[in-house]
Amino acid sequence: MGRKEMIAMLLAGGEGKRLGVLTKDLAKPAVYFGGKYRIIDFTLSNCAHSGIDTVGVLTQYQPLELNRYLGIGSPWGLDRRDGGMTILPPFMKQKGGVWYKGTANAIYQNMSFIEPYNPEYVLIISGDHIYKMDYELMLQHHKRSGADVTIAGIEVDWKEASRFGVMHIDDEDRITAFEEKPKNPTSNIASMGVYIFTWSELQKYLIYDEASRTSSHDFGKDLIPAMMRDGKRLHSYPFKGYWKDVGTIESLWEANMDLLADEPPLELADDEWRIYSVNPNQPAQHIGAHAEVSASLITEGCLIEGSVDRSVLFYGVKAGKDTVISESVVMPNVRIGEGARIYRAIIGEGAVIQAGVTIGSPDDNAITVIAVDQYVTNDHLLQEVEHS
Ligand code: ADQ
Ligand code: ADP
Repeated sequence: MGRKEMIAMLLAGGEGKRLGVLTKDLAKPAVYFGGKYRIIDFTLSNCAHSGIDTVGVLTQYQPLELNRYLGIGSPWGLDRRDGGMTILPPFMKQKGGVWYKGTANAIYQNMSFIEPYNPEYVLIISGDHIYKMDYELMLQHHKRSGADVTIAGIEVDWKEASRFGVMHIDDEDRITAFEEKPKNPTSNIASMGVYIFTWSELQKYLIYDEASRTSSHDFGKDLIPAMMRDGKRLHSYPFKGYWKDVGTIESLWEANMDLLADEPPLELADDEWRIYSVNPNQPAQHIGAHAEVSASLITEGCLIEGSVDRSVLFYGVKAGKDTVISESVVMPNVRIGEGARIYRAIIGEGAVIQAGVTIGSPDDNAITVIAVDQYVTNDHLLQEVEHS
């Protein structure tokens, strides 16, 4: 096995419970995004463009569809013998199977995957962020500063800051304070959960963290604070582009809506940085004679006979006559019966919306979520639709 300067470990096992019925049977990284993609495509495409050819994908929660989707990693150039993509589920040891306790424990349990590559650096990334980022530039920053760990940081809205790890940095990008999800944040520079560790340091801290009885074995809660306490060199890599943690219904909906602007903050029609994905081979979308479509993404296999405004439709969506779809995200193969109206909703894959049903309201800001494969009639709506 060839030596690698840097390999990536991609955390893809979180439960994603804040996405509710969308992740009941599906790992969050496999959730659909942007008409043609799954969330994890963004991180894997970043790896491809950053010259990273060895990626361990740590799975855990509802991995079946995610595994099937990832296959042998071909769309991301990871179907190779020297490195490539390796799926790393929690495995059985002699004393029985052990679930990954937290993110640091998940990496700890896979140290034997990393060791044979004898890397200088290890990149830790996560499968639930939408962004385009060159990890090679971050690695250069890490080498220049001589840090033990570099954490990608981005300025977020103050009102969002308590969802993240936040840090204070000095003029040289050195992190002087770090707090994981503080109730009252004193900084709005958020950790993106993207870390480059010098492997020898990470190795030490994984072992040290594992031995601690009080640790929850999480990077943000335990391992990073431990390094701070020990006076290690923690640096921040200031990221300026678009980045969104799509862990909540609101953020998932917003990030989809962001794509509909005339000049989207995240450009997907970018030849220099394509987002690779696996798509079905479906016929071209058909826009019917009386259809009206504006400010929307419509994907192959769609058949539209009604009106669609400010919405993202994944492949194979069929919307009958006199339907209204507004400010909504409609996942693959949804059927929408004649005259049905959908406002500000996320409709799960394969759902069927019966003719005449109204979901959401043009005057209501709440986002309605319809579960995967749900059959929605007017009677069912009141009981089964989950409001976020
Ligand atoms: P969180 O968003 O809370 O905070 P966390 O729950 O630690 O992230 O999960 C990080 C990633 O690991 C996710 O992709 C998740 O799916 C995955 N994951 C979680 N548990 C796992 C497990 N046991 N096995 C495998 N994968 C697992 C983190 C940092 C914050 C930072 C935000 C940025 O702790 O400091 O601000 O990310 O989103
Ligand atoms: P959310 O915060 O939306 O629930 P995350 O992906 O951040 O989603 O994961 C939430 C928590 O669930 C994480 O702390 C993770 O350790 C935990 N978790 C992940 N997989 C499992 C599992 N299979 N069983 C129990 N807890 C899990």
